[in-house]
Amino acid sequence: MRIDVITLFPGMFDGLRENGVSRVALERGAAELSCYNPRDFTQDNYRTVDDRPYGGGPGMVMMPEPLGRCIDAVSEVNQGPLIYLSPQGERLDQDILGELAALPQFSLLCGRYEGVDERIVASRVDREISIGDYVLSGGELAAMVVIDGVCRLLPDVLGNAESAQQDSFSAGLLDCPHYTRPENYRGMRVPEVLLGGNHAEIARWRLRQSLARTKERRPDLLQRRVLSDDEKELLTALDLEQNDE
Ligand code: 4FV
Repeated sequence: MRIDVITLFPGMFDGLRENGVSRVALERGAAELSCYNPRDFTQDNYRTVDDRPYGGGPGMVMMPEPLGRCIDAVSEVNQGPLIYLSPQGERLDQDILGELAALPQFSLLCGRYEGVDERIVASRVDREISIGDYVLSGGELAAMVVIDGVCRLLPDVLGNAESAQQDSFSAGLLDCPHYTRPENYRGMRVPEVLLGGNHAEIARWRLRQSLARTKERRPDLLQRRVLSDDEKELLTALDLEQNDE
């Protein structure tokens, strides 16, 4: 998987190269990551990449020319989709991460200032993605979220392949609670079912916990989900319990 990032701050991505699942993905050759800086594609002595907005108003806009030349250079080595991280994009979720992880390559455009000249978006960007309804100072952190989320879905990156499949959102439900040693922490005990070794019972308890949490905190996720008979039964039991309370 080849990922190219267009950013004025390539150093920000060193953290991904040196740590965590992205480091494992890069070291194992499951992914390769390159950064391209639009400032290296300027042609003026001041290496200018931003300018005042037409029509006035606050802030600056990333200029189309250095960006366009930078995108040309990336397109030489990466024929995948160019993804622009911006609050105007599709809301990132596990499904989109899955789509990106299935690609051989893609590139990420990180905006700064008020954003990039719209003619670059209209003529060069294939997809716009937002990580949430808030405004960051740049697209780099959003790009890192995408890179981390994709790297952990790549084959042979996570410990036992199983874990990515067991991801809560992969299943469209919130995750169940997790416990580890000690059994008794400051008087708080691990639920007995988890100590019993009955894997079917443990799996059912975890599903029940995921359903209860999802029902309480993210009912929207339940709306979108095709429930199994087991899940319908568990949810009915949960409803009854709640009505009893
Ligand atoms: C953002 C987001 C985001 C907007 C102006 C960068 C900033 C600045 N990107 N999801 N939310 N981008 O806030 O992806 O150029």
